[in-house]
Amino acid sequence: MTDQPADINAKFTPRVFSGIQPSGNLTLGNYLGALKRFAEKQDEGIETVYCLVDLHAVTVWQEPEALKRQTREAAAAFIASGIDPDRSILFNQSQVSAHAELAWLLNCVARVGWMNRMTQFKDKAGKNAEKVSLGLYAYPALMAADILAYHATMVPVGEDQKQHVELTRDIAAKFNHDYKVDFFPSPAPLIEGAATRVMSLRDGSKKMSKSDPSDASRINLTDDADTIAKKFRKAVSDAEPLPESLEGLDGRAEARNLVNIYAALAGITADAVLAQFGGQGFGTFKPALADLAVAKLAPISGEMTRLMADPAEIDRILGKGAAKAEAIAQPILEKTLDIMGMIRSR
Ligand code: AQP
Repeated sequence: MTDQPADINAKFTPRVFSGIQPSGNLTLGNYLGALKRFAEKQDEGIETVYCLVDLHAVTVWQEPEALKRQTREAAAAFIASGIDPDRSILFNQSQVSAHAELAWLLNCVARVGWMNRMTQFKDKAGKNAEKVSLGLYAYPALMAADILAYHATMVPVGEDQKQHVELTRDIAAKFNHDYKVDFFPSPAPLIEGAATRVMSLRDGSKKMSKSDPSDASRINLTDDADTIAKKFRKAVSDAEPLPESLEGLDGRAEARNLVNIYAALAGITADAVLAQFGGQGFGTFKPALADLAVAKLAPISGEMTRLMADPAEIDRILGKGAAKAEAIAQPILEKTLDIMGMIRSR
């Protein structure tokens, strides 16, 4: 693959883009790996564009009425997590048609061999690869369009999305190389903090995911205090006390996960968690973790409930965000079409 010049991003305004699928209840993984960090980026004063990627969500079946409710609920989760629609652009993807149009153009730049290497497709399609939607296969090209439609230079994501951001860089580089331009930046994945990959509470080798059939595997942002406490109490762990240092977590995936969750919620390092709890058993640690999770998540779920009481207001916020997003994305789409040789005469 042709690399972009090292300084390619210097000619672009620093801009953050990221998204979340409104495909169900948002989880603690989505919060720690994405939402919390989205708010931090906004508060650093960088231009931030955040999207509820409903076009991605329909790559697997979504009940139409449920999709609308989930999209509003995800918007409420963004706002309750600290995204201010006056400081960040917050909208749902399908209201800005440039995403789908640019995705088509990038489908024609991306190579089938690149798509075949995407591990998320292999995980999600499993043995069913012949029966899943074509959209699920093309998902990474739509994600590249989401990012490149804003000339975004930074993409905060969880570990699981790193490969897709790297593919976006390859697509941008090939476009620039083939058309002899330096039109698209080379967006950098920002994968930071103690919770870049929050694991299932039932199986430390699996990512915590909103589509996991087991509700006990995840903490939903809408779970009440009792449910959160119960899920942590029942979380798979082991019989050993917590170690004094990180090496003692080797081979203990579930214990490591619970320590990382505590660290991310408390805003401290995993080392600091072990300095506090090393030598103690899960009988002590799990209730402390549950209390911390409830203290951090209760205000968010309370605010989500308040916002969800006025769906029309959420729709208004998304519409306003979409207009702002379109003002950036449409000219970039137009220029892409022009570079590719399409007549623009309206
Ligand atoms: N377990 C996780 N730990 C850390 N970050 C996570 N993210 C998701 N799960 C974890 C991050 O959340 C953002 C939005 O993800 P998404 O909803 O667009 O898609 P996903 O990565 O496929 O998440 P899910 O929960 O597994 O969704 P479903 O089940 O619908 O496929 C991304 O930045 C992601 O890294």
